[in-house]
Order: sequence, then C-alpha cells, then structure tokens
Amino acid sequence: MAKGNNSEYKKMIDKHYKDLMKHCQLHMEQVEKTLPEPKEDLQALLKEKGISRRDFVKWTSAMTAALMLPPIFRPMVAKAAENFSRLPVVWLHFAECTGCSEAFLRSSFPNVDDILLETISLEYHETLMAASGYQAEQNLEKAVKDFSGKFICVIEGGLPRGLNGKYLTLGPKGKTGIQVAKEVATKAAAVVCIGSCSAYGNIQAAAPNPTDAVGIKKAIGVSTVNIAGCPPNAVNFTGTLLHFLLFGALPPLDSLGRPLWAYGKRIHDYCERRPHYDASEFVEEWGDKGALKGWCLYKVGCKGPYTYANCAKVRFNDGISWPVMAGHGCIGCTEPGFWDTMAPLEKPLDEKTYGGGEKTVDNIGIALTGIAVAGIAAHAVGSGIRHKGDK
Ligand code: FSX
Ligand code: SF4
Ligand code: F3S
Repeated sequence: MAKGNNSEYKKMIDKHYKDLMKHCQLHMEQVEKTLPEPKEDLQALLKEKGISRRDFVKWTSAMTAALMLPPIFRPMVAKAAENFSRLPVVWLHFAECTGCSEAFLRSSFPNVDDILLETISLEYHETLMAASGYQAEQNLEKAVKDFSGKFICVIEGGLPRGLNGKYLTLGPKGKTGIQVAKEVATKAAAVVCIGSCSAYGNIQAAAPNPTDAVGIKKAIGVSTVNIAGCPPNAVNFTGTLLHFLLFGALPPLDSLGRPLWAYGKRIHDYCERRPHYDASEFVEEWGDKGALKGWCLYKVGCKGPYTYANCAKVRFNDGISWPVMAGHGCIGCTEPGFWDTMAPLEKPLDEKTYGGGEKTVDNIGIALTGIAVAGIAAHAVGSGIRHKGDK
C-alpha cells in the first residue's frame, strides 16, 4: 500500500476510535445517571479478596484486548467494571443442570471476573435467593416492573415445548417455562443465554429429545446473545456484559448468536498441541507414549477442529487449565447439538460424512459448523441490541 494511503487509513481508524470513545464516555455518563448506585465497591472487594491494584490493571488490559479494543479504552473498561453492579439482572433457570451458575460461583481461586460476578446486581436468581413460592414470584414481578427495558435477562437452560410446555412448570401458579420466559424476556434490554442449554437446547435436546426441548430463541422467538459452552467460561459472560455497559449494545455476534470476540476462532487455532497435529504426532490410545508427551488428541476424539471458542486462550479457573491441556479432547460443547453431531466423543468423526475423505480437518471444520462469520464488524454500536418486540 502506498505511503499516502497508509496515512489516510490511519486517520480513518483514529477517527473511528475517537468517535467510539466519545460514544462510550457519553454512554457511561448515562449509565451513572440512570442506573442505581453500585451495590458493591469493586475496589474494596478486590482488596478483601487479595487482588492487588496491579492485578486489576493487568486484567483491564487483558479484557480490553479480548474485546478487540485499542489500549486507550483501558480506563473505560476499568470504569465499566466499577459500574458492573449497577446493571440490574434477572437470572432465570429452565431445563439444565445449574452447572453454569455453579461454575461461576465455586471458583477456588477467584479472579477479577469471578469477583465481578459476585458484585452483579441480581434482582432475581432462583439458586441464590432466599425467597421461594409466592414471595419469589412477587420478587420477579417487581424486578421486571421496576427495571422494565433496563435489566439484562440471563437465562440458564432450554425450554421443553412438548405437552404444551408442561414438561417444565415452575412457581406457585404452575406456569410453564415458556410462559415465564416470554413474560420476562420481552421486557428486558437484552437476553443473554448462559450455556449451551439456553442457547441451543443442549443435553435436553439430544436425540431422541422426548420433551422437544429447544433453545430460548427457537422457543420464544426473541433475539439472544449466546454464551455457549457446557458450562461456558465466566470471562465470556463478563466481557459481554462489560461491552453492553461500555456501549449500550451487545458485541457483534456470529451466525449462531455467539460474541465474535470470544467465539470467532476454533479451539484448533489456538491449541498448544497444534504443532503435534501438524507433525502428525497423535495420541493413539489413552496412556500411550504420545499421551505422556502431550501429543495431539485428534485420534482419541478431539473435536477442536470443529469447535469455535477461546478456551485455549483464556482457559478456566483463573487460567489454570482447559480440557485439552488436562488431557482429554474437546467435545465441542460450544456447538449446537454437539451430543449428537460430535458423537462418539472419544473417536474421530467420520471424515467422509463431514466433507469427503480427501479433505483436511480444517475444511471439515468449516463444513460441519457452517459458520458464517461475517468478519469483525467494527464494534458496530447497536449491532446486537435487542429492541422491544424484536423477533
Ligand atoms: Fe446446560 Fe447450565 Fe451444561 Fe449445565 O445451567 S450448559 S447442562 S453445565 O448448567 O445450562
Ligand atoms: Fe489441539 Fe484437538 Fe486440534 Fe489436536 S485436534 S491440535 S488436541 S484442538
Ligand atoms: Fe467445551 Fe471444548 Fe472448550 S469441550 S470447554 S469447547 S475445549
């Protein structure tokens, strides 16, 4: 590219980020004016949990980069984190195992993301709240009324549609999950599906799917942002909410509703065992020489080539480990229908079925997931926001 064009491009980018920063500052002012005071003092909580100022600064840099923002946004990310507990959240549970909540709450080495989740302003969460029965239902109605159009509706679990939704009823009036989801989700500023169950139905929807379970979008027709995974990584959830706080909009999504910043690349693209894949060094059976040497797990069923997620990059439990590092292949838990499409979990997929024997694993991955990632939209403000009545 000619020198002149380069400087034109640089000017354009600078202007884009300057405008975005202005938008971000205005939005944050709006947040501070319109949403309730933070219920928790994040800095005090971090100190109490032994997280130093330096660690927090390091975290803001990592989160800014993860959200694909330039470093000038770091102070804004810190500010959004401090305002995290202003965001009213109503957290619903449907057909699932509650592993998603558990994964977020039971961290033995809480990092900044875990502590942020502790500060979240939960107006309603069935696992955590003390209320039950009529009182719980009243709490839910009050939260939806008080924060109508402003709260984030987080949903764990899919919705069974069989028997007119009656495979899943809850509360003292015996409402179906579908009824509750419709009543709450349609009043929210955004609907965030936590885990592959609410995103796509997951284990409940695996063949033969006796209850006709599906994900939230399919069940009630609202747009959702899908933090896929069984369970998902807390970082992908906090990052998505931070983006919402920063810009008043959800981040750009892929064709399956997953935030591109977290699910834009395959497990196989970041995997530390990848050099062994490229050198054809495979674990052939559990406990063999290759397993001891940390070789590639493809032949014992790793579905990393077909799976879009950042597990290898962000890992779990404060970056300690992730499935492939622990010695088992990825089972594809961020992909819709993985219990069926990725089975058997400890054997490679039939390459002929998924794109022809002569094709490489890379081609198969693209064919299988049919991913239509449209490229990174430049943090298009408003791109992911769900408007009232949006179908
Ligand atoms: Fe599903 Fe979450 Fe897997 Fe479990 O609630 S994504 S079964 S970890 O708990 O929804
Ligand atoms: Fe890593 Fe699995 Fe890819 Fe092997 S097949 S490089 S273990 S993601
Ligand atoms: Fe799931 Fe594979 Fe990550 S199984 S947790 S997407 S490594």
